[in-house]
Amino acid sequence: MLRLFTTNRIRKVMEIEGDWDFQPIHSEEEIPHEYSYRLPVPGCWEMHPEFRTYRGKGVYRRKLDIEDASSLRFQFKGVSHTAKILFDGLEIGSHYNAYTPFNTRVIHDVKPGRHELVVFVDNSFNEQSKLHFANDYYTYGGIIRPVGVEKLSPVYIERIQFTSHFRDGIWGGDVVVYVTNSGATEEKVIVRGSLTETRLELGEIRVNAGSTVPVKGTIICPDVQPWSTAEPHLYLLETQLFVNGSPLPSDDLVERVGFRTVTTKNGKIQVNDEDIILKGFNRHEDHPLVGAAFPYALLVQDMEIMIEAGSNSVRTSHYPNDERFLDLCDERGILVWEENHARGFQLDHMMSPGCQEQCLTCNEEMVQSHYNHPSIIIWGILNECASHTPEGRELYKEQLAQIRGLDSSRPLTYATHHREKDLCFDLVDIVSFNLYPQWYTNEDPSVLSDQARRWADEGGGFGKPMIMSEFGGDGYYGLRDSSRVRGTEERHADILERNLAAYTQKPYISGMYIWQFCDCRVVEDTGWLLSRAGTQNSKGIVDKYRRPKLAFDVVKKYFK
Ligand code: ADA
Repeated sequence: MLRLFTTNRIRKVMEIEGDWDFQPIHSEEEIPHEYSYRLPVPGCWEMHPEFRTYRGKGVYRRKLDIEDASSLRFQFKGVSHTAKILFDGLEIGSHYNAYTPFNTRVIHDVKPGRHELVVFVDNSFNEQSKLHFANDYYTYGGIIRPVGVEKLSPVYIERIQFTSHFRDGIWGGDVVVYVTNSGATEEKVIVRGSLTETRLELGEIRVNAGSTVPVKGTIICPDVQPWSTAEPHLYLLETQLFVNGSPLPSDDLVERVGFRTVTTKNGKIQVNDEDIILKGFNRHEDHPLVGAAFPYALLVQDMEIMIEAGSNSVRTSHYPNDERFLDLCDERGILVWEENHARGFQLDHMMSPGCQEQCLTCNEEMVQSHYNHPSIIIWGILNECASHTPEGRELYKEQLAQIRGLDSSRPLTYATHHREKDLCFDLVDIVSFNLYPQWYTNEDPSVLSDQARRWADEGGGFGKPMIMSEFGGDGYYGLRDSSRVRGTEERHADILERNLAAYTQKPYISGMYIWQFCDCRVVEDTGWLLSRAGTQNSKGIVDKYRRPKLAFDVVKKYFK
């Protein structure tokens, strides 16, 4: 399942799921002569008994039977972490970063018959990989999210961008349709669309060979209902292309949108002009049965458990999430802080060659591919990186300006643990703190949050909404002891009780995200601090199999 709604009615799109051939390799040049394994796609190779901790390179292969001559393009929703794609032996695309989707280039005139799709995958940590390295979560290997193949006409709709607005008491939206001409000659096309009963005439445009043209329009929809957490109304925005005067559309693209506004004023966050308090979890997309390759049923299970705990929001720590999960958030009315892929970069890491470029690419892919999700109300960047240094500040500034340029409709933030030393509060709309009172320090959460408010106010964040973006402690599932010592489920519950009791009373706190939803696997050998027992971060309010710990009911009490 690529998405939770039909994205095309005219263009043919098919998922390529199931078993693919697989072979581990040692160097990129090595093309396997034979494939000894078969692995499921989507899937992580760690789920195969021989690759439980394999970090390295591997090749996936799939034979495809094409029935009639066509132009094809492949969609990859996530390959962890580096991919090179070959079609019949020719390279048609490459990509870095497990957590953002990408398309290959269009391959024209594919003849009917049997063809071969080969994907080189690498999950090793090396100098070139700045986002994926040994960290406090796990970088799995493989084609971890769905793969699709599209049959494209030479001129096609690349993507749609929809921004809803509420003007003079009426909902409407700005629409941008990006049209690409992959052919060899200039084309004249007509772009049309519709949303519920309302038609959208975007007129005729010329698209040069090899270029993409944005076509803009505005749609007024007096009869729609707004999207909200209580009633998450969604609508299909359908767009079509007509080429050479033909009355029949040659291509289409459907997006699912919602009408809502997000603002920050008076020290609060508003959705549709109403102040909201975000109550939710930091969630790693990780499960012992599937790694990072979630089937739909497990995505739903996570969602239902978070809702059962009373949450209205989720932070996608620390990378963009599976699109189907974001689709679910749209459907269930869960507010999302979506975050770029970055955790704990020291300044030298941020400054090292390639790091900023990889972040900028990730930001662009995240914003462009997830722009239309009404559930996403905040973009976040660079969790716990060097926001306390002048050089780091420049990099934060560049990334935040980039995102504002791509999307001015959502507030921006980043989560810091640099306390009064932070230098970037003035750059964002919301200030967010990762503090672990009662776990990494013995501080009192109530006193500490008041202090944090002052650090923000005095450091450029005066009057901005504030979020407690991480707090919690370890609780080992099943470790119960009336002594309530550190690591027991009892102490874990106590820590969350003290934190939540404090934060839910503070009028200046607009959100709280517990660290974390579920226990997650971490990379071994990350240094003394992160050498976590059982290679697991055990701060989940449910364990890795989603069994509730004692803390679950505490959270529920405060969130509900
Ligand atoms: C940090 C970090 C998380 C996690 C957490 C912890 O604040 O942002 O990814 O590592 O600490 O468990 O210590």
